[in-house]
Amino acid sequence: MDFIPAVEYWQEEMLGKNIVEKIFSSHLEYGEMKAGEPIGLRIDEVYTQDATGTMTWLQFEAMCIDRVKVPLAVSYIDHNMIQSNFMNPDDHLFLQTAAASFGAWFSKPGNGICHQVNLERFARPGWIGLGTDSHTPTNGGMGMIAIGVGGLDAATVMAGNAFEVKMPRVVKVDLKGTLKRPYVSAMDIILELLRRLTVKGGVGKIFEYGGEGAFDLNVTERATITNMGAELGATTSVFPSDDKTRQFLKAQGREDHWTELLADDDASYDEVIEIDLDKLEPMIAQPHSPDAVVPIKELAGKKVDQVCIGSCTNSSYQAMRAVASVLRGNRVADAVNLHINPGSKQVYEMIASDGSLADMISAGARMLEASCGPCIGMGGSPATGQVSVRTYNRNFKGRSGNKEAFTYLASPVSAVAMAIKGEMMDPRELGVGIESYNEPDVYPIDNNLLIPPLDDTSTVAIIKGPNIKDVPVKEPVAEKIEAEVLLKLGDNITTDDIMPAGSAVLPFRSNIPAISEYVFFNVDETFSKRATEAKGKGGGVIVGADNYGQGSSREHAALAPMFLGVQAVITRSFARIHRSNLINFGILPMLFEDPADYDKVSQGDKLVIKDVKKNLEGDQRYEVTSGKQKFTVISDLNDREKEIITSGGLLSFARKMCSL
Ligand code: MIC
Ligand code: SF4
Repeated sequence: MDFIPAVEYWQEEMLGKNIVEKIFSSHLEYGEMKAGEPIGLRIDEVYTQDATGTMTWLQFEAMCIDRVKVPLAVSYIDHNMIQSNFMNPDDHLFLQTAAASFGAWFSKPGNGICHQVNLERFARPGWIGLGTDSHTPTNGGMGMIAIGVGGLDAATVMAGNAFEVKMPRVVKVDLKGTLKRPYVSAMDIILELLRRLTVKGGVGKIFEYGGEGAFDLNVTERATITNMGAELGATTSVFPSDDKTRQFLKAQGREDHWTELLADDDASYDEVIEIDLDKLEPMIAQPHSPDAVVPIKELAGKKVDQVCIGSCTNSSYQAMRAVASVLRGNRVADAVNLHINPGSKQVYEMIASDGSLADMISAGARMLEASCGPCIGMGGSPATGQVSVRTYNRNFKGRSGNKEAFTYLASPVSAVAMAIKGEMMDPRELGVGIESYNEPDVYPIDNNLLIPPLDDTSTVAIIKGPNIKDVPVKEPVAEKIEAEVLLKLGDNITTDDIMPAGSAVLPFRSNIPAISEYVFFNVDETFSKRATEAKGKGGGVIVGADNYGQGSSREHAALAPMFLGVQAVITRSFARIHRSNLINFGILPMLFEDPADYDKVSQGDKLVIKDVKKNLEGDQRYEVTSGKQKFTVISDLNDREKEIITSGGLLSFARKMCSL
């Protein structure tokens, strides 16, 4: 009798599971759910946004598949909204016709920011979704595992493959007590976590929220927290699905999508963090990092020039209502410019019909479209030397469109208080009542800007205007790399440092030769020119320190350097999405075996790495010589990643499928 395995099986069944384990085990295609091990997951939904979507859909097209093979695919337009010439509208048209041709939903410009709309219309508890945007974890507020990925990874999954990720460690965030609303808000919870853990504190981890304070938050408050969990470098964040989730789905006309999802009482976690909400204060992140957090009262009195309220972090109806109630009968300070971007058409419509919009306009707010707007430098840049307080999630230098400005991050209630006062202040000092808020029983549902997939796509033609260029493909990796160190950088280099955003650069997202001219532009304006010169002589290498490539999922931060001939990036550690993007475009992500060897390299050095392919197949240790210096780097790739690198990137790898 096979008694022992039966007991083991029984024990495993009886062991309590956390929410992550429950969702992962119901989607596991292969692998073992042990922290650090590669696992393959079945994906329920993939969504794209326009700034990353053009590449994603071009890559999907290159894979020779007629129709997406995931149950749900959605293409949103929300980033590149300014239509000052042919470029952004060309992208929109391409995306609309690509969605029609490949069986995806299409969310028209004006419908809202992808994460907010997805939460309203599509997210479901217990699902696993991917999005080509690092703030996809917003949907974790719904009890969904939602992960940000590069476009090529998304295209590969839409082509019918499992999504591979290293099993993250699961951290429980135990929220003790309850949030002291309305002056202390969900944004303050995530800012406090960033203060404690920093922008690298979440690498390789999923944050699962629990405790009294978690159950007290409603879905949109939860979504603020899971959204900005991206700034911790986390794989994702998730809340339980409970009665609050059911209420939200019911109000959105989707109660049938609800399912309860709670951690078992005896669930175990790799780590537990406690935050006492009774003691939490209004917080603010200072320039130029989301983790440079202090209580606002420490900065009281500092002059504020611009306030921006909205973005995928804080643009729900709840956030807008609170802001409007502060503005009602008040006026924006003379020296302040207040911009407000509601998160979706639904939110916009609601504030228009309940009078909140009139309160905002009358107080002096400048109303923007339901889109990303100033968050991505698509308009709304502050003036030189100015202080901008934003309810957004990132305040990296230059992201606002002006690298000589100073961006702070705070909650909507804190930000609107500062807009009225014209200086930094703890909103508890406001002296103005803030309306207490109850979730609406019914949200107005009108899907007129959401176009469903077609059953028959045979007559659809994909339209590619002059802004749409082919995706460049890399040569397979060479046996010997002999390349110049083009740039040596420090810790926490962001993808905004590598590939800036802003209204001047973003329209080139579908034109790699053109966008390549801006690589590292805000760090060193000569980079692109130097890289192009080095390209003919063996190419370049970039040297970084810890957490290289943090921030957004934009694959252009790998694709454009690849186009400029970058062969390898050598660092002490990488951010997850950027590391995958490098591999996908055939650039070797390498780590100093001895972190102290970072000091042996200088900009301008010529590095020689021999036997690249041999070592890639072997122990993945490579000797690097640079003049008289020698040191070792390692590549730590799994079998699939090795195959991608040797093929010259995932696209070449995937294209092989076309010829089969
Ligand atoms: C961002 O917030 O940086 C973006 C723009 O939404 C990016 C995606 C992009 O670069 O297009 C993200 O967060 O992934
Ligand atoms: Fe858009 Fe900003 Fe959210 Fe990125 S972080 S999706 S740019 S609103």
